[in-house]
Amino acid sequence: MRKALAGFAAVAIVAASVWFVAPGRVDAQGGGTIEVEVKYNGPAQVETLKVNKDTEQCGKEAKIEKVVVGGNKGLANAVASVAGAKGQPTAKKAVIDQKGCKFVPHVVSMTPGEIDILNSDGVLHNIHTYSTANPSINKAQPKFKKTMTEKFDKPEFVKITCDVHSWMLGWVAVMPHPYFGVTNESGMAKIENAPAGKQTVEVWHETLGKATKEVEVKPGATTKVTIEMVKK
Ligand SMILES: [Cu+2]
Repeated sequence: MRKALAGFAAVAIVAASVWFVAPGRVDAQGGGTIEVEVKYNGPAQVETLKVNKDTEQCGKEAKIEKVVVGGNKGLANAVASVAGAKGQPTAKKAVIDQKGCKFVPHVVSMTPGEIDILNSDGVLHNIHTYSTANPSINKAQPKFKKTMTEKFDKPEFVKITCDVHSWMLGWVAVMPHPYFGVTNESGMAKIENAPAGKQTVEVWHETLGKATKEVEVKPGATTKVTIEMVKK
Protein backbone atom coordinates (compact mmCIF):
# COMPACT_ATOMS: atom_id res chain seq x y z
CA MET A 1 0.00 0.00 0.00
CA ARG A 2 2.79 2.34 1.05
CA LYS A 3 4.74 1.47 -2.10
CA ALA A 4 1.75 2.20 -4.28
CA LEU A 5 1.29 5.60 -2.63
CA ALA A 6 4.97 6.46 -3.11
CA GLY A 7 4.70 5.49 -6.74
CA PHE A 8 1.67 7.64 -7.16
CA ALA A 9 3.45 10.56 -5.47
CA ALA A 10 6.45 10.16 -7.78
CA VAL A 11 4.22 10.25 -10.85
CA ALA A 12 2.41 13.27 -9.43
CA ILE A 13 5.74 15.10 -8.85
CA VAL A 14 6.94 14.35 -12.37
CA ALA A 15 3.63 15.49 -13.80
CA ALA A 16 3.71 18.68 -11.68
CA SER A 17 7.26 19.55 -12.66
CA VAL A 18 6.46 19.06 -16.35
CA TRP A 19 3.42 21.27 -15.89
CA PHE A 20 5.35 24.04 -14.11
CA VAL A 21 8.65 23.88 -15.96
CA ALA A 22 7.37 23.72 -19.51
CA PRO A 23 6.10 27.31 -19.85
CA GLY A 24 9.36 28.68 -18.38
CA ARG A 25 11.41 26.72 -20.92
CA VAL A 26 9.38 28.10 -23.77
CA ASP A 27 10.05 31.63 -22.49
CA ALA A 28 13.80 31.12 -22.11
CA GLN A 29 14.06 29.75 -25.63
CA GLY A 30 11.97 32.58 -27.01
CA GLY A 31 14.28 35.41 -26.05
CA GLY A 32 17.82 36.43 -26.87
CA THR A 33 20.35 38.95 -25.59
CA ILE A 34 21.34 42.04 -27.54
CA GLU A 35 24.70 43.59 -26.68
CA VAL A 36 24.56 47.15 -27.91
CA GLU A 37 27.67 49.28 -28.36
CA VAL A 38 26.97 52.96 -28.92
CA LYS A 39 29.74 55.07 -30.40
CA TYR A 40 30.16 58.78 -30.99
CA ASN A 41 32.91 60.29 -33.08
CA GLY A 42 32.46 63.86 -31.82
CA PRO A 43 33.75 65.61 -28.72
CA ALA A 44 32.41 65.29 -25.18
CA GLN A 45 30.21 68.18 -24.01
CA VAL A 46 30.62 68.89 -20.34
CA GLU A 47 29.97 72.36 -18.96
CA THR A 48 31.64 73.36 -15.73
CA LEU A 49 30.35 76.09 -13.44
CA LYS A 50 31.19 77.55 -10.05
CA VAL A 51 28.95 76.64 -7.14
CA ASN A 52 28.12 79.32 -4.57
CA LYS A 53 25.62 77.55 -2.31
CA ASP A 54 25.52 74.29 -0.32
CA THR A 55 29.20 73.85 -1.22
CA GLU A 56 29.64 71.39 1.67
CA GLN A 57 27.38 68.89 -0.11
CA CYS A 58 27.67 70.09 -3.71
CA GLY A 59 31.38 70.89 -3.92
CA LYS A 60 32.79 74.09 -5.39
CA GLU A 61 32.42 73.12 -9.00
CA ALA A 62 29.51 71.52 -10.85
CA LYS A 63 29.47 69.66 -14.14
CA ILE A 64 26.61 69.55 -16.61
CA GLU A 65 27.20 66.38 -18.60
CA LYS A 66 25.50 66.75 -21.98
CA VAL A 67 27.65 64.31 -23.94
CA VAL A 68 29.91 61.86 -22.09
CA VAL A 69 32.38 59.98 -24.30
CA GLY A 70 34.51 57.22 -22.79
CA GLY A 71 37.40 55.14 -24.05
CA ASN A 72 37.12 53.73 -27.57
CA LYS A 73 34.56 56.48 -28.43
CA GLY A 74 31.86 54.80 -26.36
CA LEU A 75 28.87 57.03 -25.63
CA ALA A 76 27.55 56.88 -22.06
CA ASN A 77 23.98 57.59 -20.88
CA ALA A 78 22.25 56.43 -24.05
CA VAL A 79 19.11 54.30 -23.85
CA ALA A 80 19.02 51.31 -26.18
CA SER A 81 15.71 49.51 -26.67
CA VAL A 82 13.81 47.21 -29.02
CA ALA A 83 11.56 49.50 -31.05
CA GLY A 84 7.88 48.62 -31.14
CA ALA A 85 8.21 45.60 -28.82
CA LYS A 86 5.45 44.55 -26.48
CA GLY A 87 5.98 43.14 -22.99
CA GLN A 88 4.95 43.30 -19.38
CA PRO A 89 6.39 46.02 -17.09
CA THR A 90 9.19 44.94 -14.76
CA ALA A 91 8.27 44.67 -11.10
CA LYS A 92 11.44 46.48 -10.00
CA LYS A 93 10.91 49.98 -8.64
CA ALA A 94 13.10 52.66 -10.19
CA VAL A 95 15.35 54.75 -7.96
CA ILE A 96 17.15 58.03 -8.63
CA ASP A 97 19.32 59.71 -5.99
CA GLN A 98 20.42 63.29 -5.43
CA LYS A 99 24.00 62.92 -4.30
CA GLY A 100 26.64 65.64 -4.41
CA CYS A 101 23.90 67.79 -5.99
CA LYS A 102 23.82 65.49 -9.00
CA PHE A 103 21.20 63.06 -10.19
CA VAL A 104 22.58 59.53 -9.85
CA PRO A 105 22.34 57.81 -12.23
CA HIS A 106 22.24 60.55 -14.85
CA VAL A 107 19.74 58.47 -16.84
CA VAL A 108 17.45 56.08 -15.00
CA SER A 109 15.27 53.68 -16.98
CA MET A 110 12.00 52.10 -15.92
CA THR A 111 8.66 50.74 -17.13
CA PRO A 112 5.56 52.82 -16.24
CA GLY A 113 4.96 52.99 -12.49
CA GLU A 114 6.51 54.40 -9.35
CA ILE A 115 9.97 55.85 -8.83
CA ASP A 116 11.71 56.64 -5.54
CA ILE A 117 13.53 59.98 -5.58
CA LEU A 118 16.15 59.94 -2.82
CA ASN A 119 17.84 62.87 -1.11
CA SER A 120 21.18 61.54 0.13
CA ASP A 121 22.52 65.10 0.30
CA GLY A 122 20.30 66.13 3.18
CA VAL A 123 19.85 69.62 1.70
CA LEU A 124 16.76 71.25 0.21
CA HIS A 125 16.21 70.14 -3.39
CA ASN A 126 13.24 71.02 -5.60
CA ILE A 127 12.33 68.41 -8.19
CA HIS A 128 11.10 69.93 -11.43
CA THR A 129 10.28 67.64 -14.36
CA TYR A 130 9.61 68.47 -18.00
CA SER A 131 7.39 66.08 -19.95
CA THR A 132 4.43 66.00 -22.32
CA ALA A 133 2.67 62.65 -21.70
CA ASN A 134 3.06 62.69 -17.89
CA PRO A 135 2.01 65.51 -15.55
CA SER A 136 4.86 67.83 -14.62
CA ILE A 137 6.24 67.55 -11.07
CA ASN A 138 7.39 70.70 -9.26
CA LYS A 139 7.92 69.83 -5.62
CA ALA A 140 10.27 70.81 -2.83
CA GLN A 141 12.15 67.97 -1.13
CA PRO A 142 13.28 69.32 2.25
CA LYS A 143 16.55 68.12 3.75
CA PHE A 144 14.81 65.75 6.19
CA LYS A 145 12.77 64.06 3.44
CA LYS A 146 14.94 61.09 2.45
CA THR A 147 12.57 59.57 -0.12
CA MET A 148 9.84 61.00 -2.29
CA THR A 149 7.77 58.56 -4.34
CA GLU A 150 6.42 59.78 -7.66
CA LYS A 151 4.73 58.13 -10.62
CA PHE A 152 5.28 58.11 -14.36
CA ASP A 153 2.43 56.26 -16.07
CA LYS A 154 3.17 57.03 -19.70
CA PRO A 155 6.23 56.05 -21.74
CA GLU A 156 8.45 59.03 -22.62
CA PHE A 157 11.82 60.60 -21.80
CA VAL A 158 11.29 62.90 -18.84
CA LYS A 159 13.80 65.65 -18.11
CA ILE A 160 14.42 66.14 -14.40
CA THR A 161 15.98 69.27 -12.90
CA CYS A 162 16.23 71.01 -9.53
CA ASP A 163 15.08 74.60 -9.00
CA VAL A 164 17.51 75.07 -6.08
CA HIS A 165 20.63 73.93 -7.96
CA SER A 166 20.43 75.16 -11.55
CA TRP A 167 23.05 72.73 -12.88
CA MET A 168 21.28 69.57 -11.71
CA LEU A 169 20.07 67.61 -14.74
CA GLY A 170 18.90 64.04 -15.15
CA TRP A 171 16.57 61.95 -17.30
CA VAL A 172 13.96 59.32 -16.56
CA ALA A 173 13.44 56.97 -19.52
CA VAL A 174 9.93 55.55 -19.11
CA MET A 175 9.82 52.63 -21.54
CA PRO A 176 6.71 50.85 -22.88
CA HIS A 177 8.23 47.34 -22.43
CA PRO A 178 11.09 45.72 -20.48
CA TYR A 179 13.55 45.40 -23.40
CA PHE A 180 16.02 48.22 -22.79
CA GLY A 181 19.36 49.13 -21.28
CA VAL A 182 21.40 52.27 -20.56
CA THR A 183 24.97 52.48 -21.85
CA ASN A 184 27.82 52.60 -19.33
CA GLU A 185 31.03 54.71 -19.57
CA SER A 186 32.26 52.41 -22.34
CA GLY A 187 29.08 52.85 -24.38
CA MET A 188 27.83 49.30 -23.69
CA ALA A 189 24.27 48.27 -22.85
CA LYS A 190 22.65 44.86 -22.61
CA ILE A 191 19.06 44.07 -23.53
CA GLU A 192 18.07 40.76 -21.94
CA ASN A 193 15.44 38.30 -23.12
CA ALA A 194 14.60 40.37 -26.22
CA PRO A 195 11.96 38.90 -28.55
CA ALA A 196 13.48 36.66 -31.21
CA GLY A 197 13.43 37.51 -34.89
CA LYS A 198 14.11 40.64 -36.90
CA GLN A 199 14.13 43.63 -34.56
CA THR A 200 15.03 47.29 -34.70
CA VAL A 201 17.31 48.53 -31.96
CA GLU A 202 16.67 52.18 -31.21
CA VAL A 203 19.14 54.39 -29.36
CA TRP A 204 18.10 57.62 -27.67
CA HIS A 205 20.47 60.24 -26.31
CA GLU A 206 19.49 63.50 -24.60
CA THR A 207 21.69 65.68 -26.82
CA LEU A 208 22.34 63.60 -29.93
CA GLY A 209 18.80 62.36 -30.58
CA LYS A 210 17.96 58.96 -32.03
CA ALA A 211 19.51 56.31 -34.27
CA THR A 212 18.34 52.83 -35.24
CA LYS A 213 19.74 49.59 -36.63
CA GLU A 214 18.21 46.26 -37.63
CA VAL A 215 19.30 43.09 -35.84
CA GLU A 216 18.38 39.42 -35.95
CA VAL A 217 17.74 38.15 -32.42
CA LYS A 218 18.34 34.41 -32.02
CA PRO A 219 16.70 32.48 -29.16
CA GLY A 220 19.14 31.80 -26.32
CA ALA A 221 22.03 33.53 -28.10
CA THR A 222 23.75 36.91 -27.89
CA THR A 223 23.59 39.28 -30.84
CA LYS A 224 26.08 42.14 -30.98
CA VAL A 225 25.33 45.44 -32.67
CA THR A 226 27.26 48.69 -32.93
CA ILE A 227 25.36 51.90 -33.48
CA GLU A 228 27.05 55.18 -34.23
CA MET A 229 25.43 58.45 -33.24
CA VAL A 230 25.83 61.38 -35.59
CA LYS A 231 26.17 64.96 -34.44
CA LYS A 232 22.94 66.87 -34.99
CU1 LIG B 1 19.00 70.41 -5.81
